[in-house]
Amino acid sequence: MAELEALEFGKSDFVLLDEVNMEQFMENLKLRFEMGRIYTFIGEVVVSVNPYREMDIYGKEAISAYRGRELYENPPHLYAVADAAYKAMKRRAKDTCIVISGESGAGKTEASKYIMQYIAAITNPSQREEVESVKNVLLKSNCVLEAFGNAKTNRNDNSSRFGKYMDINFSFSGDPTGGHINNYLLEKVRTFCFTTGSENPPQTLLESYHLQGDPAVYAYTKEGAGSSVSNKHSPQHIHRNTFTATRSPQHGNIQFGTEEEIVQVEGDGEVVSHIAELTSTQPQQVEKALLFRTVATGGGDVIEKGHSEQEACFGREAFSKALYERLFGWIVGRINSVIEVKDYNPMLHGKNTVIGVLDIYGFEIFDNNSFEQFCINYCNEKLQQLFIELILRQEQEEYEREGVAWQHIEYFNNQIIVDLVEQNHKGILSMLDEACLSGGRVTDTVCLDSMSSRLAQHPHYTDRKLTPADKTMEFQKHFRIRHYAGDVTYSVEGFLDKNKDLLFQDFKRLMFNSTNPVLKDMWPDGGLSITEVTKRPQTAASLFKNSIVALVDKLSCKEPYYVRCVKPNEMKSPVLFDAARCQHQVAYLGLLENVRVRRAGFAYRQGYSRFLLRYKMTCEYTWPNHLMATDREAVEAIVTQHGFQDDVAYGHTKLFVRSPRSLFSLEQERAALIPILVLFLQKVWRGAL
Ligand code: AD9
Ligand code: MG
Repeated sequence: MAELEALEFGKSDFVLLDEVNMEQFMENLKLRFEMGRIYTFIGEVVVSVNPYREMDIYGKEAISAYRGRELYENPPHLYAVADAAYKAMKRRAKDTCIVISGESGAGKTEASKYIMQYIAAITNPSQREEVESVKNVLLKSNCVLEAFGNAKTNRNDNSSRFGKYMDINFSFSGDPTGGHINNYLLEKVRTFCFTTGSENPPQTLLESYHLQGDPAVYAYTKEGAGSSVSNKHSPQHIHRNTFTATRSPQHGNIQFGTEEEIVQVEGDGEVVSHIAELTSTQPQQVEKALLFRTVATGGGDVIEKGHSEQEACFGREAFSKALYERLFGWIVGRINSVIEVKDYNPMLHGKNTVIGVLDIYGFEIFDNNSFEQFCINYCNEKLQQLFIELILRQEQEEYEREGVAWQHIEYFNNQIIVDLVEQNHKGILSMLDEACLSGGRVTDTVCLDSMSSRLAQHPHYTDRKLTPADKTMEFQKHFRIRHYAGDVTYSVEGFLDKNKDLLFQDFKRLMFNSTNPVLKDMWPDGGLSITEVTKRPQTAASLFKNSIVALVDKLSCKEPYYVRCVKPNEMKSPVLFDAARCQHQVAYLGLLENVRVRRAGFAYRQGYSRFLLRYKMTCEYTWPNHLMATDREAVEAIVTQHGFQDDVAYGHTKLFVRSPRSLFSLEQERAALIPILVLFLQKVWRGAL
């Protein structure tokens, strides 16, 4: 049992803290990290601290120790949560989900992999081939997605630049039958990370893409030059066509110049022809798409309008980003087409149950926060809202199931912040969309001014200009949101462009006309004529909002399990616990709130027979065996003897204890009795008694 872990390792469940405050929380977290105990429970939630070293806790033995056991029977572990989710799915036919959150480098993706590995290890004991092949694809799809969607950043050598939600489908016998992946918010800007060192592709491959081995040659990759990433995740085989599309950092090297007021591509056209070759298009068409755009006039005519140098650069960037984004989406689609459940027959196969695993960015508070942080933080507000709703609902359901009176729990409801962002017409997203739709006249600052005047009274919104102390030029373009996790100041610069996410139709048409069938397949909208596309495309923010709303809908009908990841330091050190950094994360992951919610009801619950087994030695009426009619009565005897009968409720199958302190005194008494008991038993064995 988790509490059995010696006290020198700290408390294995934060609900057992003497008092819920930041100081005690941090003390416990630090102590456990230093003792190599990287996991701690908050009820059924696992808090994980990245160990930055290999831990010997994921082997076969560990897997069998957790398999089929109750959550509290073993020390806290990802496996405990994975097993709880699996059991709920298998025994109660519940769809479940495991939500993993935390900041970059906190260990989310590693956690999701351990969870997947655990599920793979405990399923399909009879090694049926078709199930093994599904498991194989599910596990290996990770490598492909990481190869295309991860990048080395200064915060994580193997940083996922996308959020991922994976559903795993199970048959009634509990074996994986397929799955589905959704990806969120691919960070397109960080597209062309080209690494050197162990991962360098072979020279012949480079040559076929007209690439040089030195990333410093390319505008898009020179910043990453000299970096290296471990190649343990590199996929062995990648379809040549897909590879072609990403390995085109030449785009960034296209330069524009103006001669006699006409914008042109500089140089001898070599880069353009390389791009044409790699995308199976014609050089003249590439050049045309880079320099002109087709527009429909008010009178219904279609004309070609030359770009300014600035527009041409904008178009080039947007094209590169879109190429990457579409490729990534295409890869996800391909994986899905392989793993999706086919020929499913509910009459034959029973209920198709699902475990969802969500690995998505946690809250981001940087020195400079932009549109991307705004979207990510909005997503986290939504997830927090869901968390509160589901955790409370789960508590309530359990109380009802057990026939225990429901206790009202006080908590901060962040709906007000969700509304501030997403409410139709009144929310920030609507205002951004409005500004984007009103044509080129509205700048970021004009939009900010309008937002600030409309939201001046909102308790969670501040226009930095309104604060006299901040009235510097630098802060003229900022607004601040009081998120549930803390205040974040956003710079509005670039918001509108990022939200419009404009890609000229000419590029889409160029790719649609590619003779490479894979590329053509990625650009179906390139087949539309300009008169058909004048309809305003959806903005990045509304697309994101829709995908997050759909995600939340998916999660909300599942039984949730949570893993909250904390990054101990910025140095990737296995020994350093940076208290200030950790405290910041504990705050914005809402962990204290989590402990409070858990303790506001009944902090602790346990089935009667298990409770009895553990504590019967502390009561004269139950040791060594009780003579009462039921285990429940025996448990009542223990509770009454220890005087905390006012602190508990008796459910149909479980005892509910309100304050952990009651349980703690019981634990202490038990701990004191164990050595005496051991001595006594040794004497019995030696025949001394
Ligand atoms: V990001 O938002 O994708 O940038 P993650 O996913 O939270 O981030 P990741 O899982 O990639 O972080 O972990 C970062 C690094 O920490 C890994 O590459 C490992 O070197 C290290 N790590 C994380 N978890 C563990 C662990 N349980 N055991 C050992 C770990 N090392
Ligand atoms: Mg990751």
